Amino acid sequence: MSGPGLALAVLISGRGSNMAAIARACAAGQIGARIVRVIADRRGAAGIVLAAELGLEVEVLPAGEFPDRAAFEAALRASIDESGAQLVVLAGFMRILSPQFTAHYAGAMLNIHPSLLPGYPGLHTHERVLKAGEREHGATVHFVTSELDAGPVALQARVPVLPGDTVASLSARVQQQEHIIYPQVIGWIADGRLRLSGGRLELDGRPLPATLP
Ligand code: NHR
Ligand code: GAR
Repeated sequence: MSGPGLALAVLISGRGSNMAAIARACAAGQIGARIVRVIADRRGAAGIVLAAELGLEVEVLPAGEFPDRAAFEAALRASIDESGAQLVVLAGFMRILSPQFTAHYAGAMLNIHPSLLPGYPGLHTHERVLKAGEREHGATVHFVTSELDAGPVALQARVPVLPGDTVASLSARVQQQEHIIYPQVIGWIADGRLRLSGGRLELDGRPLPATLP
């Protein structure tokens, strides 16, 4: 698909609510970007139907049906590059990517992770945060590097953990914030405001994370 704005490939494994939030921000002209392809790694991902309803081009690459990870990643890379995407957006994508793959998209691949990184990398973050009795939780948008959930942080949103919270209530509160901060960061990149230089992020020429006044 051609048109103005930063071309995005959005990779999903599940519901696709972040994908939908990004699609809405693009359609509303809030960010200078457009989704050129949605790629799902599982046939059962609910986000596939949602993407089609939103009029987005969807490709399903069922990871389990490839002979090995290298074959899956080769197909994924071919699909992304063929779509003309300039930025790869992991949105609830649940498959760890090889160092070769992340190196190919260095500085051009984002992830949203449901915790305040560097706290709680990996899976089941809401459950672990509740079990630990944390009073604060949140979400992090970061650039993807070979090290899982450890790439440079672009933006975080904090939410309180409230008495009586369950995984469902807490994850809903976190996801509400995800749907705000993910489009925001993509908009910064589309406008050329956010840059990765020498492994460090700069917003409007100033190093991130910005210090609050
Ligand atoms: N790949 C690299 N190299 N670096 C990152 O930072 C990545 C990544 C791939 C995905 C998302 C991530 C998250 O936000 C992400 C970041 C899946 C797992 C996982 O353990 C962990 C982290 C993330 C995504 N996946 C299992 C696996 O063996 C499968 C789990 C499942 O299918 O339920 O790949 O947290
Ligand atoms: C999001 O909350 C995202 O942070 C999380 O999965 C959810 C996907 O929701 N990502 C991970 O857990 C990555 N390991 P969505 O499919 O509705 O966007």
